[in-house]
Amino acid sequence: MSTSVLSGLRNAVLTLTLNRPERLNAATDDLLLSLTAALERAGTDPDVRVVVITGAGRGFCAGQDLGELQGDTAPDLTGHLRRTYNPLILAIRSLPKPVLTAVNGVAAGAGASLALSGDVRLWSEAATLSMAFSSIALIPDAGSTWFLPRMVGAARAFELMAFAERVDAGAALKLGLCEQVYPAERFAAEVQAYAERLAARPPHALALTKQALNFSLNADLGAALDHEAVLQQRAGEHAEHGEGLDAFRHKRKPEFGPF
Ligand code: LHQ
Repeated sequence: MSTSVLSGLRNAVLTLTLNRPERLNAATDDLLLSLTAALERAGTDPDVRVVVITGAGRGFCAGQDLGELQGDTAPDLTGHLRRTYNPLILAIRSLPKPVLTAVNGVAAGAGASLALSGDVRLWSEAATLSMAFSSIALIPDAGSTWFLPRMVGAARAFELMAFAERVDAGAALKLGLCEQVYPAERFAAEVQAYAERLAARPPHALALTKQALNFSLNADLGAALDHEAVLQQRAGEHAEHGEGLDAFRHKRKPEFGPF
């Protein structure tokens, strides 16, 4: 069993911790494949309602482990990305459960892409992000050419990618790279509290909401409206909706799933 990703379940929140702190959780094949496998298991585990991805030690993820690539004069980067990072990012985006990236420290290169890929991004005040790729004359990968321009526009994305300067938590919040920033000393507790609040929300409706948002990012308004109409039917037929309506009528708090 690999130790590069630790896994812990508490109150329906599965926390996956990247665990190579001496290398700022730089990503090896083993780490990437273990993380993807853990996400796939979480997708079908009824005990898991929310997934948190975070890092051990002072880093979130420093991107590709550059030591692991050494010695290869003509590395197959296309094959590497297709085998490791691409399935990971797709697993996060298609998981029918919310994935929170809890960015505890530096996120660089593909680690920045991972930080951006969450449904909600929670940052410690100690976190920073660098699109470090250009500093070693590579291009942004692991989805950041898709995520970043949708968040900040193409010109600002280009600037961040070209200069690779470290963005601190205050700037990240202003730019829309994260939703919440918490003091470092309370970070883990705040993340768990946030995740538990999310876990109390209706899981089926949230899965469909995530699906609708993903769809809308590549659709015109007409197609998005129609897709909403189809998914709304599925939401309306689910027991969760009955529970929500009954709770409203009886002026009580709804108790959502699992159904
Ligand atoms: C590391 C790393 C690291 C190994 C810190 N690897 N050891 C690329 C190629 C192939 C296919 C897939 O796609 C990609 C995409 C990429 O991700 S390219 C970008 C790769 N990442 C980087 O270029 C970032 C490199 N790291 C840094 O620039 C700095 O370490 C940052 C800015 C992240 C943090 O700086 P500091 O806080 O000053 O920490 P540090 O540099 O002292 O690092 C601590 C240790 O971690 C150190 O080891 P040491 O033995 O000296 O204590 C670093 O060598 C090691 N480390 N990143 N990516």
